[in-house]
Amino acid sequence: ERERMRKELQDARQRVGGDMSKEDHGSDEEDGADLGKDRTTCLLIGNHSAGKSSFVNWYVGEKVQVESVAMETAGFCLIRKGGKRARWKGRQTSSAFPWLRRAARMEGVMDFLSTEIVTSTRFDMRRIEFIDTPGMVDGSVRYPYDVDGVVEELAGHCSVILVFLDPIGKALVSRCMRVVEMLSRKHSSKMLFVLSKIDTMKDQHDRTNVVAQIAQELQFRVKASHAMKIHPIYIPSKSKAETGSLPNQIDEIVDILRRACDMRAQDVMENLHDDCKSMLARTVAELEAHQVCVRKNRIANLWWVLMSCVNLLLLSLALYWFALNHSSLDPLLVCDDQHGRTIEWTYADNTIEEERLPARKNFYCMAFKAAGGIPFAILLLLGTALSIVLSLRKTRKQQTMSPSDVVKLRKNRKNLEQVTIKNIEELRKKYVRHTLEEEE
Ligand SMILES: Nc1nc2c(ncn2[C@@H]2O[C@H](COP(=O)(O)OP(=O)(O)OP(=O)(O)O)[C@@H](O)[C@H]2O)c(=O)[nH]1
Ligand SMILES: [Mg+2]
Repeated sequence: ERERMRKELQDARQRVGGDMSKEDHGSDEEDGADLGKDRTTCLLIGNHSAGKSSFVNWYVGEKVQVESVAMETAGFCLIRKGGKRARWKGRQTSSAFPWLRRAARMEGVMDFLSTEIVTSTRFDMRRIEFIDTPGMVDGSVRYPYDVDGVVEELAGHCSVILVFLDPIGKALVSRCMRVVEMLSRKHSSKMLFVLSKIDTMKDQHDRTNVVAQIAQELQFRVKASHAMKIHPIYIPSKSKAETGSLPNQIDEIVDILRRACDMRAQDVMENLHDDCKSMLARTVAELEAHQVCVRKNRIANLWWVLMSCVNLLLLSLALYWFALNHSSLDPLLVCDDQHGRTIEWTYADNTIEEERLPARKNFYCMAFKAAGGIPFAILLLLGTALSIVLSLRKTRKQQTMSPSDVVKLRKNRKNLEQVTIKNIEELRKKYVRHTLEEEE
């Protein structure tokens, strides 16, 4: 039961992104600063040159990722706000973010994993983090690791998956579509489709055609329960020509990401609250079960004293029986004065006097006489058997927790009741205050 509780606690922590138990970390080298999962994660996937890195750079407001028409992004890069600008390699990244460790452990991935710490506070950079991924291409380009596998693994930890589809003939790269299809099986509600670089397609008719074609392909691949929308966007600074009336939904994407951050914050608080409540309920149940066992054990102790007395009595009776039989005396003769033993006194003048020994007046003899010889022996035997059965049943002890475990559990309960649940309430109020009062 305790093991199950520990597992549940671990799952709960994973859900809210806290640290996991050491067993899950795998090795000591990963014992670094554990930053937990404190941000809303947005995974960017799509074709090569679809504008993923450019979008991140635009959002952050700094040139974090290299962007060019060549295949630039070869690995997975986490971009998040920190205290100062820094770049972390794979090992440091995996050490700092437990939720990335499974992906980092996949063959060949470590060297292609990195983190860019930026200082930007643009848009929701305080609450969001991006994962830029290598662009997908058809043909002979091979990565030294399983890109699709890593994408699948990371998708499970993300709140939003931005799928970049660019219109210049590559939108329907079949590799990308395969990954989209695979992700949509589990994560269709997180997926957001972006038709990027639409400034490169000035003709309204072309745009409509491309959107229709992509929508048709997606409809076929993605089994989404909700209506699928494709957001046409372009990075304003990238457009060389006059964009005029071009529809750009990039602000809508920013808004969707903001909403995802809000949802996640509320979900985390909700989950935290629910998990605390269920942990508290389980802790209380465990302590109550322990108390019941302690009470049962006390009764078992009383039974032990009682049965010890009974067993002692039966044992002494049996011993007495044995002693009498062993000395070849008929027990009835010893106990009963009617048949009491007679001793003969021979005097010097050869006169013989008989003396009858007095009857034994003890409990044994009384019981013995009352029940008769053989029935008494049978009763003794049955009594002994009953006493053994009773002793075995009634003196059985329940397993209880060790005193240190009880102390720990009580401390946990107190902590949950008086600290954690109150903290969550406080966090909720703080969140509401921030939302209502602050501009950003
Ligand atoms: N005109 C225009 N060009 C863009 C836009 N976004 C990106 N680009 C250009 O497209 C090229 C590829 O952009 P990247 O951001 O590197 O694309 P990517 O998806 O990260 O590519 P990989 O890392 O290779 O997968 C770069 O030359 C960008 O300048 C846009 O909205 N409009
Ligand atoms: Mg890139």
